[in-house]
Amino acid sequence: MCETCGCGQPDNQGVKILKPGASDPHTHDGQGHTHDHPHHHHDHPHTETIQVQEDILSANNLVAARNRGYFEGRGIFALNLMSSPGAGKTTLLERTIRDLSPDLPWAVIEGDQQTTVDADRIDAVGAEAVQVNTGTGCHLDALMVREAMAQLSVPEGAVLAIENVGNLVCPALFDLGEARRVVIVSTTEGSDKPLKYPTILRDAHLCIINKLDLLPYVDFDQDEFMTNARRINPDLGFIPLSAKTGEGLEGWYDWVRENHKAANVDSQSANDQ
Ligand SMILES: Nc1nc2c(ncn2[C@@H]2O[C@H](COP(=O)(O)OP(=O)(O)OP(=O)(O)O)[C@@H](O)[C@H]2O)c(=O)[nH]1
Ligand SMILES: [Mg+2]
Repeated sequence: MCETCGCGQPDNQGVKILKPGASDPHTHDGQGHTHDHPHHHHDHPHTETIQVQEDILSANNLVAARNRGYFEGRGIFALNLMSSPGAGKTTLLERTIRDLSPDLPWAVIEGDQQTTVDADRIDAVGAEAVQVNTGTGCHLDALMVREAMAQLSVPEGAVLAIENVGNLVCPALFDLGEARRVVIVSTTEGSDKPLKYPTILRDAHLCIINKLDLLPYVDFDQDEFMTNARRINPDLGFIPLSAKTGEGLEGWYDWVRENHKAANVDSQSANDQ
């Protein structure tokens, strides 16, 4: 977690939760954040930084556990989608929602620093969506998800996709209460990424390799990528696909259906006890 990007803003100061199409009348500086507090970057001993990070993460874990209980109690299958900016999270969600609704009801929490562009895209394909603008923050946290949930009516048994802020680093540290973590990489990003950004893959359940249609034009060695990723997480599953052409999507849809079913079964047995 970085000290300077806004990860540790007290009480998520500067965070906004917006419905699709909403404009933000309070943003005057183009960044949704005004700097009126002094920064003393050079007078904290390193140990203080570590303490603050531990406090932030353990407070987050408590809220995440409550979110998880809420989702499990209602048979909501919550997915945390993480990737670098532009890997294709929203494109994959748009297509998946079009293809799997209405058999599978979907709701989406979108995370970006600014704009409601992604929530608008999801709204346009007919799923309920809410946008979290993190201001200077570079990840979603469990409290943002809880507050976003208050703006959504997610039916029991739905799939809740949480599209994290595009970033391969910080989102990995924050449990949101999801049942499954999905990392999307695209073929334009290079086969060495698992070695450079191992944390994001360590607790992931699935890695989608997107933009297969670009393989003829880029130097991406899929086998090398998977070997590197398995060094970090031997249990990681892979689904190569193209959200643009539709190649490989059936494997992803099967994975969603199976995991959604498992979430419903788990919730049923928990409620029976
Ligand atoms: N060629 C190709 N382009 C794709 C594919 N999937 C997404 N794109 C394009 O990649 C760009 C980024 O896609 P998005 O879906 O907005 O990516 P994102 O991960 O949601 O981006 P952020 O939310 O900004 O992090 C867009 O121009 C998409 O059309 C794909 O499978 N093949
Ligand atoms: Mg997006």
